[in-house]
Amino acid sequence: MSFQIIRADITQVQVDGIINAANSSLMGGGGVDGAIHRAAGPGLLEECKSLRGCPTGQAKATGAYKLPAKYIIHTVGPRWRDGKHDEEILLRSCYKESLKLAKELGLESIAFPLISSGIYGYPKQKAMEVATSEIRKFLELEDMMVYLVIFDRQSFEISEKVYKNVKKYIDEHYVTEHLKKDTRRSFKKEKSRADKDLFKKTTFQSFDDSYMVSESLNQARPAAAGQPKAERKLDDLLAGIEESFSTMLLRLIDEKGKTDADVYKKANVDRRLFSKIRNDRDYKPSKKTVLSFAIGLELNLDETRDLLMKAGFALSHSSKEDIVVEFCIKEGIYDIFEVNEILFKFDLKLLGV
Ligand code: AR6
Repeated sequence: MSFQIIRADITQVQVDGIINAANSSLMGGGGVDGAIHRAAGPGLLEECKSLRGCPTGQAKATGAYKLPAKYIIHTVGPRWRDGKHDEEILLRSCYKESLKLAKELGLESIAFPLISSGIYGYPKQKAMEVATSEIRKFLELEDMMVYLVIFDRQSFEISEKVYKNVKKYIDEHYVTEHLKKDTRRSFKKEKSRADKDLFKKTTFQSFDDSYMVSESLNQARPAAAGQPKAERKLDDLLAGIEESFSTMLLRLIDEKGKTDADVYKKANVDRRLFSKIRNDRDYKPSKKTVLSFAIGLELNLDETRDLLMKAGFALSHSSKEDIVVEFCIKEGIYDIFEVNEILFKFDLKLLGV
C-alpha cells in the first residue's frame, strides 16, 4: 500500500522524511512545528536560520537531527481567510512541492501532517480533501510510501465507546457480497409490502382521523377547511406520491423551521449545489448528498428512508457507509463532522460535498 492515513504523533513515525507545517520565517512556532523542533533538538533551528525563510506554498529541506528520519521537509501552508485568497491553490502547492522535493531527495517513505488545519485555520475537511487528492495524484505516477498523520483529537478522534458500538453495529448488520442478491430480493418484497401497508393505512385512516398520518411519509398535515375529509386525504396522498426529492427537501426545511443556509451548512453541502437542487424540481442527487441532507435536517430513520426513496435510493446493509449513517441517526449523532469522523475511522467514504 502506498498511501495510509494514520493517527499518530508525527515525531514518532518511522519514515525517511517528515514534513513540517512551518511558517515563512522557518524559525519554529507552535503546533506540529513546535513538536518537531522540540524532538529534533536545537541543531534544527541552527540549520533553519541558514535557509532564510520560505514562501507560502513552497518547501525546503533540512537534516532531521534527533528525529528518526533522514530529512525534514518544511513547507508553509496558507492561513485560511475565507477561501477566496488562493488558499486551496497554495495548500495544493505545499503538497506538490513537498512531494517533489521528497522525490528529488530519493526518499522512500514520508509523513505529512494535515498542513494548515491547525493554527492556520483551514477547515479540516477541506484540508483533508486537498491532502488526499494531491497525494493520490502524485502516487499515480510515483512509487513512495506516504502517510497522512492525523493528530487532532477534537476533529478526528472518536471515543473508544462509540468505536466499539459502531463496530458491533456493523458486525451485526453488514451483509456480505454473497448475500446481496437475497437482500435485494427481500428489499423488493419489503418495499412492495410497505407500499401495500401505506395504502391500507392511509385509506383506513382517511375516514376517521382529522390528521392524515402516513407512517411512510412520516408527517402529519392539518386537514384543509371546506373540503370533504376523504377527498382531502386522497389529495394529500397523491401530493405525497408525486413529491420530488427537491420538493420534499424544501418542505422538510420549512416544517423543521430551519433556513436553507442552516441546512446546507449543517449537511456540509456546497451552497451552489443546494441552489441547483432548489431550482430544479427534478434534480437527481447522489445518495451521499441525500444522506448528508438527512443528517443536516436531523431526520429520523423513516424520514431518511423516504427522502432516499424520492431520489431512487434505499439504505442498504451491503454498504458499510449506509450502516454507519443508520447507526448515527439511531443514536442521534447529527453533527456531520462527527459522522465523518466515524466514517473516517472505519475507512469509509465521507458525507458532504
Ligand atoms: N503530529 C502530527 N500532527 C500534529 C502534531 C503532531 N505532533 N501537532 C499538531 N498536529 P499546526 P498549521 C496537527 O497548527 O495550521 C505553527 O506555529 C494539528 O492538529 O501545527 O499549518 C507554525 O510555525 C493540525 O491538524 O499547523 C505556523 O506559524 C495540523 O497538525 C503555524 O503553526 C497542522 O496544525 C502553521 O499552522
